[in-house]
Amino acid sequence: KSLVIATRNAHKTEEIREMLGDRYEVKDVSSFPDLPEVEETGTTFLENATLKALAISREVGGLVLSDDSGLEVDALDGRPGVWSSSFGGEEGNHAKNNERIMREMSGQEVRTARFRCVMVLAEAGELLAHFDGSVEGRILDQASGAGGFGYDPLFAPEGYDESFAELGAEVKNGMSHRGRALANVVAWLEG
Ligand code: ITT
Repeated sequence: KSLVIATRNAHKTEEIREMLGDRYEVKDVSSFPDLPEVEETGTTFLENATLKALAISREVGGLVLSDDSGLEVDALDGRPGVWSSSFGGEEGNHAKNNERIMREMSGQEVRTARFRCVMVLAEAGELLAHFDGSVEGRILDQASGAGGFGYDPLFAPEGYDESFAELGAEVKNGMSHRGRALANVVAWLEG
Protein backbone atom coordinates (compact mmCIF):
# COMPACT_ATOMS: atom_id res chain seq x y z
CA LYS A 1 0.00 0.00 0.00
CA SER A 2 1.18 3.51 -0.54
CA LEU A 3 0.57 6.78 1.26
CA VAL A 4 1.43 10.35 0.28
CA ILE A 5 2.07 12.59 3.28
CA ALA A 6 0.80 16.12 2.63
CA THR A 7 3.79 17.78 4.28
CA ARG A 8 6.89 19.80 3.45
CA ASN A 9 8.41 18.91 6.82
CA ALA A 10 10.85 16.07 6.13
CA HIS A 11 11.05 15.22 9.84
CA LYS A 12 7.36 14.34 9.92
CA THR A 13 7.76 12.14 6.84
CA GLU A 14 10.78 10.41 8.34
CA GLU A 15 8.98 9.64 11.61
CA ILE A 16 5.89 8.36 9.81
CA ARG A 17 8.02 6.23 7.48
CA GLU A 18 9.90 4.74 10.42
CA MET A 19 6.70 3.99 12.32
CA LEU A 20 4.95 2.35 9.36
CA GLY A 21 7.95 0.24 8.42
CA ASP A 22 7.51 -2.05 5.43
CA ARG A 23 3.73 -1.96 5.56
CA TYR A 24 3.43 1.18 3.43
CA GLU A 25 5.40 2.97 0.78
CA VAL A 26 5.60 6.50 2.18
CA LYS A 27 6.21 9.54 -0.01
CA ASP A 28 5.64 13.23 0.63
CA VAL A 29 5.10 16.31 -1.51
CA SER A 30 8.82 16.51 -2.30
CA SER A 31 8.27 13.61 -4.72
CA PHE A 32 5.81 15.72 -6.75
CA PRO A 33 7.50 18.81 -8.20
CA ASP A 34 4.53 21.05 -9.04
CA LEU A 35 2.21 20.82 -6.06
CA PRO A 36 0.66 24.01 -4.71
CA GLU A 37 1.87 25.58 -1.48
CA VAL A 38 -1.05 25.12 0.92
CA GLU A 39 -1.91 28.18 2.98
CA GLU A 40 -2.72 27.24 6.55
CA THR A 41 -5.50 29.72 7.21
CA GLY A 42 -7.30 27.65 9.83
CA THR A 43 -7.35 28.35 13.55
CA THR A 44 -7.43 24.72 14.65
CA PHE A 45 -5.24 21.70 13.95
CA LEU A 46 -8.21 19.97 12.33
CA GLU A 47 -8.91 22.88 9.97
CA ASN A 48 -5.30 23.09 8.84
CA ALA A 49 -4.91 19.32 8.52
CA THR A 50 -8.09 19.28 6.41
CA LEU A 51 -6.84 22.09 4.14
CA LYS A 52 -3.57 20.26 3.52
CA ALA A 53 -5.10 16.82 2.90
CA LEU A 54 -7.76 18.13 0.50
CA ALA A 55 -5.42 20.39 -1.49
CA ILE A 56 -2.85 17.65 -2.04
CA SER A 57 -5.33 14.85 -2.69
CA ARG A 58 -6.85 16.90 -5.52
CA GLU A 59 -3.45 16.76 -7.20
CA VAL A 60 -2.10 13.28 -6.52
CA GLY A 61 -3.71 9.87 -6.76
CA GLY A 62 -4.17 7.40 -3.94
CA LEU A 63 -4.39 7.91 -0.21
CA VAL A 64 -3.16 11.23 1.17
CA LEU A 65 -2.44 11.79 4.86
CA SER A 66 -1.83 15.21 6.41
CA ASP A 67 -0.36 16.04 9.82
CA ASP A 68 -1.02 19.29 11.63
CA SER A 69 0.66 19.44 14.98
CA GLY A 70 2.08 21.67 17.63
CA LEU A 71 2.97 22.35 21.22
CA GLU A 72 0.47 23.67 23.78
CA VAL A 73 2.02 25.22 26.88
CA ASP A 74 -0.39 25.69 29.79
CA ALA A 75 1.38 28.71 31.31
CA LEU A 76 1.16 30.39 27.87
CA ASP A 77 -2.59 29.74 27.62
CA GLY A 78 -2.05 27.00 25.06
CA ARG A 79 0.34 28.90 22.82
CA PRO A 80 2.07 28.34 20.45
CA GLY A 81 -0.56 25.76 19.41
CA VAL A 82 -1.43 26.01 15.73
CA TRP A 83 1.20 28.73 15.38
CA SER A 84 4.00 26.43 16.53
CA SER A 85 6.04 26.51 13.34
CA SER A 86 6.47 30.30 13.31
CA PHE A 87 6.35 31.18 17.03
CA GLY A 88 9.85 32.67 17.00
CA GLY A 89 8.96 34.99 14.14
CA GLU A 90 10.25 33.01 11.20
CA GLU A 91 8.37 30.04 9.68
CA GLY A 92 10.19 26.79 10.34
CA ASN A 93 13.05 28.35 12.34
CA HIS A 94 13.20 25.88 15.22
CA ALA A 95 16.09 27.62 17.00
CA LYS A 96 14.12 30.88 17.20
CA ASN A 97 10.97 29.03 18.24
CA ASN A 98 12.82 27.35 21.10
CA GLU A 99 14.43 30.62 22.18
CA ARG A 100 11.02 32.23 22.46
CA ILE A 101 9.66 29.35 24.55
CA MET A 102 12.66 29.56 26.89
CA ARG A 103 12.27 33.33 27.17
CA GLU A 104 8.54 33.22 27.93
CA MET A 105 8.93 30.29 30.32
CA SER A 106 11.87 31.68 32.25
CA GLY A 107 11.06 31.70 35.96
CA GLN A 108 7.68 30.08 35.30
CA GLU A 109 6.81 27.35 37.81
CA VAL A 110 3.86 25.81 35.97
CA ARG A 111 5.65 23.91 33.19
CA THR A 112 3.05 21.43 31.94
CA ALA A 113 2.55 21.15 28.19
CA ARG A 114 1.49 18.73 25.51
CA PHE A 115 2.12 17.98 21.87
CA ARG A 116 -0.95 17.48 19.73
CA CYS A 117 -1.29 15.99 16.28
CA VAL A 118 -4.33 15.84 14.02
CA MET A 119 -4.12 13.69 10.90
CA VAL A 120 -6.59 13.78 8.03
CA LEU A 121 -6.92 11.06 5.43
CA ALA A 122 -8.25 11.99 1.99
CA GLU A 123 -8.51 10.52 -1.46
CA ALA A 124 -9.32 12.24 -4.76
CA GLY A 125 -10.28 15.47 -3.02
CA GLU A 126 -12.67 13.72 -0.61
CA LEU A 127 -12.23 13.51 3.15
CA LEU A 128 -12.16 9.98 4.52
CA ALA A 129 -11.56 10.44 8.24
CA HIS A 130 -9.58 12.32 10.87
CA PHE A 131 -7.56 11.15 13.86
CA ASP A 132 -5.74 12.67 16.78
CA GLY A 133 -3.04 11.96 19.27
CA SER A 134 -1.41 13.82 22.13
CA VAL A 135 1.33 13.38 24.69
CA GLU A 136 1.53 15.16 28.05
CA GLY A 137 4.80 16.44 29.42
CA ARG A 138 6.65 19.49 30.60
CA ILE A 139 8.91 22.24 29.34
CA LEU A 140 12.53 21.88 30.47
CA ASP A 141 14.64 24.84 31.62
CA GLN A 142 17.32 24.14 29.05
CA ALA A 143 17.21 22.67 25.56
CA SER A 144 19.08 19.38 25.39
CA GLY A 145 19.60 16.50 22.99
CA ALA A 146 20.24 16.20 19.28
CA GLY A 147 17.46 13.87 18.13
CA GLY A 148 14.03 14.68 16.77
CA PHE A 149 13.17 18.20 15.56
CA GLY A 150 11.33 21.36 16.50
CA TYR A 151 10.54 21.66 20.20
CA ASP A 152 11.85 18.17 21.05
CA PRO A 153 14.94 19.47 22.95
CA LEU A 154 12.65 21.39 25.35
CA PHE A 155 9.92 18.79 25.93
CA ALA A 156 10.14 15.96 28.47
CA PRO A 157 7.23 13.50 28.20
CA GLU A 158 5.45 12.46 31.39
CA GLY A 159 7.47 9.91 33.33
CA TYR A 160 10.86 11.04 31.97
CA ASP A 161 13.45 13.66 32.92
CA GLU A 162 15.04 13.62 29.46
CA SER A 163 13.75 15.52 26.45
CA PHE A 164 12.33 13.81 23.36
CA ALA A 165 15.56 14.90 21.63
CA GLU A 166 17.60 12.97 24.22
CA LEU A 167 15.31 9.95 24.38
CA GLY A 168 15.70 9.18 20.68
CA ALA A 169 13.37 8.16 17.88
CA GLU A 170 12.25 4.81 19.19
CA VAL A 171 11.10 6.09 22.57
CA LYS A 172 9.60 9.24 21.05
CA ASN A 173 7.67 7.39 18.34
CA GLY A 174 6.36 4.88 20.86
CA MET A 175 4.55 7.54 22.87
CA SER A 176 4.37 10.70 20.73
CA HIS A 177 1.33 12.64 19.56
CA ARG A 178 2.26 11.61 16.00
CA GLY A 179 2.72 7.96 16.96
CA ARG A 180 -0.67 7.87 18.67
CA ALA A 181 -2.48 9.59 15.82
CA LEU A 182 -0.81 7.28 13.32
CA ALA A 183 -1.81 4.18 15.31
CA ASN A 184 -5.41 5.35 14.93
CA VAL A 185 -4.91 5.83 11.19
CA VAL A 186 -3.53 2.31 10.81
CA ALA A 187 -6.37 0.83 12.87
CA TRP A 188 -8.88 2.59 10.59
CA LEU A 189 -7.13 1.50 7.38
CA GLU A 190 -6.68 -2.08 8.49
CA GLY A 191 -9.62 -2.50 10.83
P1 ITT B 1 3.69 21.01 7.07
O1 ITT B 1 2.61 22.02 7.36
O2 ITT B 1 4.26 21.12 5.70
O3 ITT B 1 3.27 19.61 7.42
P2 ITT B 1 5.01 22.27 9.33
O4 ITT B 1 6.29 21.96 10.06
O5 ITT B 1 4.76 23.69 8.95
O6 ITT B 1 4.96 21.31 8.05
P3 ITT B 1 2.74 22.40 11.13
O7 ITT B 1 2.13 23.57 10.49
O8 ITT B 1 1.86 21.26 11.56
O9 ITT B 1 3.82 21.71 10.19
O10 ITT B 1 3.60 22.90 12.37
C1 ITT B 1 4.09 21.96 13.24
C2 ITT B 1 5.13 22.60 14.15
O11 ITT B 1 4.92 22.11 15.48
C3 ITT B 1 6.51 22.12 13.75
O12 ITT B 1 7.13 22.98 12.83
C4 ITT B 1 7.23 22.11 15.10
O13 ITT B 1 7.61 23.42 15.43
C5 ITT B 1 6.11 21.68 16.06
N1 ITT B 1 6.07 20.21 16.16
C6 ITT B 1 5.13 19.36 15.65
N2 ITT B 1 5.43 18.08 15.93
C7 ITT B 1 6.57 18.11 16.63
C8 ITT B 1 7.40 17.12 17.18
O14 ITT B 1 7.11 15.83 17.03
N3 ITT B 1 8.50 17.50 17.83
C9 ITT B 1 8.80 18.79 17.96
N4 ITT B 1 8.11 19.80 17.45
C10 ITT B 1 7.00 19.47 16.78
